[in-house]
Amino acid sequence: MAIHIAPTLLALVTVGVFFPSTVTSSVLQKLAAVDTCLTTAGVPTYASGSADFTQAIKPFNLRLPFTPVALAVPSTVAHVQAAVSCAASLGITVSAKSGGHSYASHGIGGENGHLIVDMLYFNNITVDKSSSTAMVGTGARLGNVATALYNQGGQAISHGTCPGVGVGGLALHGGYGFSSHTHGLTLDGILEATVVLANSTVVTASATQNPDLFWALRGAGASFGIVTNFKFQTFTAPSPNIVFTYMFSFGSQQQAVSAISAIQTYTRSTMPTELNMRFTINPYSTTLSGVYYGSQAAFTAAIQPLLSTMPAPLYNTVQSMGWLDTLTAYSNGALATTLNYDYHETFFAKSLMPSELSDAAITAFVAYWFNTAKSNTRDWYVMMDLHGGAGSAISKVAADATSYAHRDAIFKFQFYDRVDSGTYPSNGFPFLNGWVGSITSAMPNTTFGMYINYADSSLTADQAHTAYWLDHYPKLTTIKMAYDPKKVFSNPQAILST
Ligand code: ABL
Repeated sequence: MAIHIAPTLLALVTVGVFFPSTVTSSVLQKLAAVDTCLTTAGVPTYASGSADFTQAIKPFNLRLPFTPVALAVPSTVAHVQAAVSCAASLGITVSAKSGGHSYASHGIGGENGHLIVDMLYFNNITVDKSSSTAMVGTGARLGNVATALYNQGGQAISHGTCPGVGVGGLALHGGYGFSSHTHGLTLDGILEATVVLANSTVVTASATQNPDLFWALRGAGASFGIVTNFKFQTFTAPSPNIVFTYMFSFGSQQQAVSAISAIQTYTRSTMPTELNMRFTINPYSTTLSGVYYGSQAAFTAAIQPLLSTMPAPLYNTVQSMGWLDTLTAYSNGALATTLNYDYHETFFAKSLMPSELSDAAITAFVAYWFNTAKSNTRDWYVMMDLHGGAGSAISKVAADATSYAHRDAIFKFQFYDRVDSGTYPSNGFPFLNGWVGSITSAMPNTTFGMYINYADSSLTADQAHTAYWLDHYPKLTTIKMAYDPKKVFSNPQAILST
């Protein structure tokens, strides 16, 4: 069970200041005991309150700061085992941090009082070109992963667009990007994972070794252990590729409804596997953008059936690029990141993974966009990724092959609203909840999935379990019972063992 310590108290404890008698001594004993245990075991740590500690726990989402009891910075698997053993013996909950981009700050626990195992030094990337595989440390960030895979033999894996995201969290819960329609999710490329379990043993999870754990890791990994390294199947980095953007303006709600309806029809049955695309709405523009793996002529033929149903674009760019430039086109900056990576936003976000949108849902979504969202001048966006359909490599994987529960989702929606400075406003929550609600209310008999890699901090544990894992949740609890009955690895939305 997690212990909760107010940050201010922790600071007092850290500098040895006298603390009020209302604080239970057991909490403070645990604090001291975990430090002693880690030190005795030789596990490197950042001392509570030190500059390194403060920087390491600074969340990607500044709206959700939490204070751990301790932060381990292991450089060997044995360190990870020892850290887990210390926490488990003291009844302290453990969270692994790979890049620290969890929208609900799950990498720093999602609540106060966890032992954080910061995996930043597990960042080795080694390609074996002869077998098209790569060993990748769980703390490696995506931009560095992509660059190393490419430089070591022109290889690639499928992953998200932001270069600062750590591969561990991304791969263990999904991993969608502009090669997923062609090659699947990041988790679909995992061949093997080296995992430190709650009992502090280290095992391999693969199709043949601990297959139940392997199933659970690929969709709900944070609840089952600390992955130190992945073995990925790689593919030859495609080049040249077509990188494109079409910008639209819809004069009426009806025109927008028709466009989204056409996109859905196209995604379901026409969109070729080689095409990867998203529809993005923000206060200033509406775009279709993505990557096509093939020739310019083949792209023109592939996109034509969709464009012919849409209004003429205001503007478009269609460019041919090599692999790393293709990634950079969507990375909002350089691919390379450093160990002292320091990027943050203040935001609330939600997701939705519908297997289809009814006409009523599309109409309600567009009405909310035109009538409510357009007058909100904050820096919001909605992304509708063309996730599934007949041509999607994600949907071709059997629904129960991994614990990722959204194989049949036609779209992956992300709703995101942020402020450049200051506190996120309280009216932001109803703003995004209302937009998601426009869809869900129009389809009252549907259970909607959501994507845990866009963890929604406003969901209760029960809501999160249903939305993130749908009908895979009961099996996940059974596997949790087998591997981590005492919930050593947890957060407010994690898998429960009972
Ligand atoms: C995602 O999953 C999306 O694929 C990214 O496009 C998205 O990045 C991140 N998550 C958000 O954390 C954002 C950038 O951070 C924004 O700065 C940018 O405005 C937005 O994409 C639209 O391009």
